[in-house]
Amino acid sequence: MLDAIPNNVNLDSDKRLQRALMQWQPDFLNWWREVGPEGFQQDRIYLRTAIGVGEGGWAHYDYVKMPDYRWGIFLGKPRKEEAIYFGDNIGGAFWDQVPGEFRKELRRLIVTQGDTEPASVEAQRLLGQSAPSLIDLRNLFQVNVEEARHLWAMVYLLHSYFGANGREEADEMLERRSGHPDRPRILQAFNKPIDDWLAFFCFTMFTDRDGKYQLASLAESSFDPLARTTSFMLQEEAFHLSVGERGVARTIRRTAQLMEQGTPPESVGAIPLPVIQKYINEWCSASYDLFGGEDSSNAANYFAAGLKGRFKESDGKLNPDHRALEGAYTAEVFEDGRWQTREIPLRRAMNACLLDAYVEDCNRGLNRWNGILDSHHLTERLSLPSTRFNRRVGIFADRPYDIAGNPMEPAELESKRAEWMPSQADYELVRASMVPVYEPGKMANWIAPPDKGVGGKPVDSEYVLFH
Ligand code: BYC
Ligand code: FE
Ligand code: FE
Repeated sequence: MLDAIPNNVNLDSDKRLQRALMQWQPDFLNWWREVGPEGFQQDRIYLRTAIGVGEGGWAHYDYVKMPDYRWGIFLGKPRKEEAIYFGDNIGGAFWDQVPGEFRKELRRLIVTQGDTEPASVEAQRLLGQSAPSLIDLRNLFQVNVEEARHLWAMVYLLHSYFGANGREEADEMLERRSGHPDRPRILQAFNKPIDDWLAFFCFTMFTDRDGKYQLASLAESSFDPLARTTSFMLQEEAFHLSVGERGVARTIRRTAQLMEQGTPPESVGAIPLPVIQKYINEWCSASYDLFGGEDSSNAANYFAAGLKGRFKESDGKLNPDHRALEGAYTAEVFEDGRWQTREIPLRRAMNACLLDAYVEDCNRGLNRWNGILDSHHLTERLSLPSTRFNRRVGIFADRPYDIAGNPMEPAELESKRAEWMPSQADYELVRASMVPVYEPGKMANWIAPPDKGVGGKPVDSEYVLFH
């Protein structure tokens, strides 16, 4: 059965890894059947499968039943750098094995990363039943099988480099459940339900984008197998992000068309712009928390040890000083009734630096969305919430700030909440719009068609062949 695992990690000759994976694989398939996509398992879906890092392309497209998907294990191409290039060990050789002194930290990073992957699949498991079109249905499953492959990628590292502890962690990865009261997933945003397609598109726009930034910072790691595993994952991630950005864009386009005609969107089952803004606020602020605290000794340790770099750490133009022993990051925090400046030593501020890069990236997407409103001659604009808004983690978690980042009284919070975050009525309105459409080329009324198809096929193709 293991022959079916596409890989470039010499799985054939590694008996120990084979044994470990052979034990884990049936549990993985049980997990997929139990909490993977509900239904559609016997249908043939037009999916991309990663096949290698060769010159002929790294993936191919074909119709497959999801349980037969070939979840592979890949290392990205070797880096052009030849030695460790940030932190305290600059100039030392990359590690091919886990150094004893960083074992605990590396295991924790890999487990935290790995845990998010199945969590997202679990949270999205019912969405197939309300897909707005066949191409969207296919895109959902593409994201799901690739997140499951990302789980394989982290399990490969645990099995190969962390012995018995690694095997235990790999097993536990299949035992925790998104949103479960007793055995939840590790990071909070991965326990939030994703109950409708606007939430799915916001999740892939904002939460998968945290994935992009975390993976990019792990792709700088001095532990070479981690760096190369995550660099390969980033190739798949680009598609997840485009599903999110384009999904929200198409939702906005449909709403804008109706507004331009003078038709209230909700009167024809589309989604009013203020509701879209609230979904943005909800998912974007939840994703800010995923960066961890702005002032973090964990982050300083990870950087010093060379385990986790900044975004594009290796790029000397963006990050000229790879030691980060000097300088500070300043943040304004409202405390004791006034604004106070926090000077965070740079190494302790690595999470804040990564969050800033993330916000810049989100804003590029927001600008494109606003371009759609503009093209329909509307003056309304969408925006990102302040990084102080709705925080549970970090230096802004101690007191409430409003959507623009101004301090507010805790007593005001409840009454303002419905202005900024989706209310029960908003969720219900969105859910009522989500009627499934499974006919090639047809779209639900709340969303505009995509401007192009996937995998070389036109938009109106039969992306799913129902059995
Ligand atoms: N929820 O020093 P601090 C993806 C804990 S998404 C719960 O401020 P640190 C994907 C923290 O563990 C990418 N707990 O932060 C997307 C610590 O606990 P201890 C996932 C949290 O450690 C979509 C304490 O609070 N990858 O791939 O520097 C679909 C103080 O923490 C949270 C990664 O996250 C939270 N949000 O940073 C599918 C990369 N934040 O030590 C997939 C690996 C913090 O007091 N993980 N805590 O017990 C990391 O690099 C870091 O663990 C974090 C946290 C950036 C998450
Ligand atoms: Fe992933
Ligand atoms: Fe992803």
